[in-house]
Amino acid sequence: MINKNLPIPIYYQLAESIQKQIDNGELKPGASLPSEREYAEKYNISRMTARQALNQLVNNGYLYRVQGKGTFVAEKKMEKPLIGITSFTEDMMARGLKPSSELLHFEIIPAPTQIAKPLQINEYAPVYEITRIRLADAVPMAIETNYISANLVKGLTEKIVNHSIYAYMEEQLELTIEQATQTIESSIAEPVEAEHLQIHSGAPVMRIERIAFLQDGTPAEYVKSTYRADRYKFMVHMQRNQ
Ligand code: 16G
Repeated sequence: MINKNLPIPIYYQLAESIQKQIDNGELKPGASLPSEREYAEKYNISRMTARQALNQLVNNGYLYRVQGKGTFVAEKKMEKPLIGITSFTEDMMARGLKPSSELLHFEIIPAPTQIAKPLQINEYAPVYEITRIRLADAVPMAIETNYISANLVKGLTEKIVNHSIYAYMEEQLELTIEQATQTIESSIAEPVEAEHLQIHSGAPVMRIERIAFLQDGTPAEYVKSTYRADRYKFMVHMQRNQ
């Protein structure tokens, strides 16, 4: 598997071969990997080289380490297409996972400028401020804070937001979300976020902001979310302009 005559670094060859074993299912999520020493002995390479290979796969989210226990295969990242607007609930159900939410905050507040502006409402107009941890099969995936005009989306309750905001809007209020603009930025988890997401403080996350619009162009929600970068990747299909 490792060819020392190739002009390809040995650590890279080892990382590639482990990654292949993960991709073809030979190494399954949760499986424990041989130690650096074992890799070193098996391939007659230095422990440093073995460590470099494992580090690369840890940094890319294929493996994770548990202090004192060793290195394990991580769950596969979810690939989220950036086309089509889905709710978290729909998205998880489509993957055969059980969506759930842990409500951290639910309040009507007077909209400060930075919230009123994207929602195109008057400053201090009432908005729901809702913060939820979003889970898939009980594993935290993201923390999401929604700002929604209380004059537009009437009657939101804690019970509703524990289920699905989009389902309530569409099925109960006949408010259909048609468009959205979204930004995605890389960042690191703050201590409190890390605790909620069950990751290390400083672990990579993606910060996403979305403004979603109704058919008539009215902004329906302004959402700030923090997604675990070890569990998510975004996918977009592109076409070169003619
Ligand atoms: C998704 C949306 C979020 C929306 C939520 C509704 C992204 C980045 N965000 O998480 O804007 O508020 O779904 O989910 O996709 P719900 O209907 O399950 O409450």
